[in-house]
Amino acid sequence: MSETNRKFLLAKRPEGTPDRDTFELVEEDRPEPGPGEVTVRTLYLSVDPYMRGRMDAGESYAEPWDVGEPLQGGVVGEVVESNGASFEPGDVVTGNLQWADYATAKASDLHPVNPDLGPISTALGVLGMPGRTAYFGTREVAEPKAGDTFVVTGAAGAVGSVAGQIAKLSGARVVGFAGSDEKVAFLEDDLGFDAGINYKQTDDYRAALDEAAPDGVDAYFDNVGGPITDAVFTKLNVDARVAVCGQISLYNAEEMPMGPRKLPQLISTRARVQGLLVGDFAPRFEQATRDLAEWVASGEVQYRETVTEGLENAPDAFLGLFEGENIGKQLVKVGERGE
Ligand code: NAP
Ligand code: FER
Repeated sequence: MSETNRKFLLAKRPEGTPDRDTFELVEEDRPEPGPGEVTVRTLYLSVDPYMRGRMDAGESYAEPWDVGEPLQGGVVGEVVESNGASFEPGDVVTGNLQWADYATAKASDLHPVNPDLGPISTALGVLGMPGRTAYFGTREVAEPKAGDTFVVTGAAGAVGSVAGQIAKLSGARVVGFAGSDEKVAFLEDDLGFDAGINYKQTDDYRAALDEAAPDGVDAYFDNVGGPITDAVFTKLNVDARVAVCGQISLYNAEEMPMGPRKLPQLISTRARVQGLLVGDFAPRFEQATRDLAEWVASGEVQYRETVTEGLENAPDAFLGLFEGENIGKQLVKVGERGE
């Protein structure tokens, strides 16, 4: 077992779009667990759009990282050493750890991964934070009903792909925006969406919606924001629900672009626009994971993962989120079990 540890630090705050210089890889000795702690060897690391917000000094819903500080993220790993903690070497756990080969953690900050529910990587995707975001954002905020038209942006991503399938389960017509023909084929052929729109093939999102959502939009799950959202707003029906989950098209913006103002549409439709934070639903996570695992086992919910090999490539995996390089959940494979 390696005695050195590689980890990524925030090298500097990005201005606009981050690049490789945002990250610094350093080496140190493998960390020793303190009393009541374990050392976890990273198997999979999750890279997520929200991490962009933590790179800025300003307030967001998550604490900013300091320059020179290790980057953190969702990890699935194997306990390799326990110093009186309630986990044993060999246990597979998940938690918010570092972009590193190894990290120490208190047992109370870790959760066991149940391998009976699915491959262990799914604890970071369809059975983890993104899956739960899709679950609560769809069922509790966007609330699609049978016969409704449900639109989702970022539709081929970790959250969007699951949200669209959950909306399908409620009997809605489901339309997804995604950034390539391959992704549109994935939505329509593999996930059972009624229509996919490749937003990189047209500027006229409104015309694309006139065709794909001829009866207007009753529920909108927004992961992206910007001009696509402006177009969807013009199609909202009376009593529509909008779940504002993410606004990735704005995360690298140095100044907030001024867009069309579509709020008059909310007056005539009495539509409801509501932000969501997955953490607010923490008391109900177990039920969500159980339902999602059941749907995955029955094939009612399909999932995809894009796996980048090697911790050293984690920055590229993260940067690729903003280029649409992933289909489904973007992961980094850092180690093998039992190495
Ligand atoms: P993801 O969708 O798997 O990956 C990001 C995707 O966004 C990319 O694959 C890309 O796909 C699309 N994208 C990137 N830049 C874009 C742009 N300028 N315009 C349109 N699409 C763009 O990521 P995820 O983890 O599932 O997260 C999706 C969204 O949910 C993010 O906005 C994230 O911040 C948010 N989120 C919110 C919560 C919450 O609690 N509120 C929790 C989890 C995630 P294309 O090829 O389609 O461009
Ligand atoms: C995201 C992932 C998580 C995000 C928000 C969260 C807006 C919020 C998590 C929580 O604190 O509940 O990509 O984007």
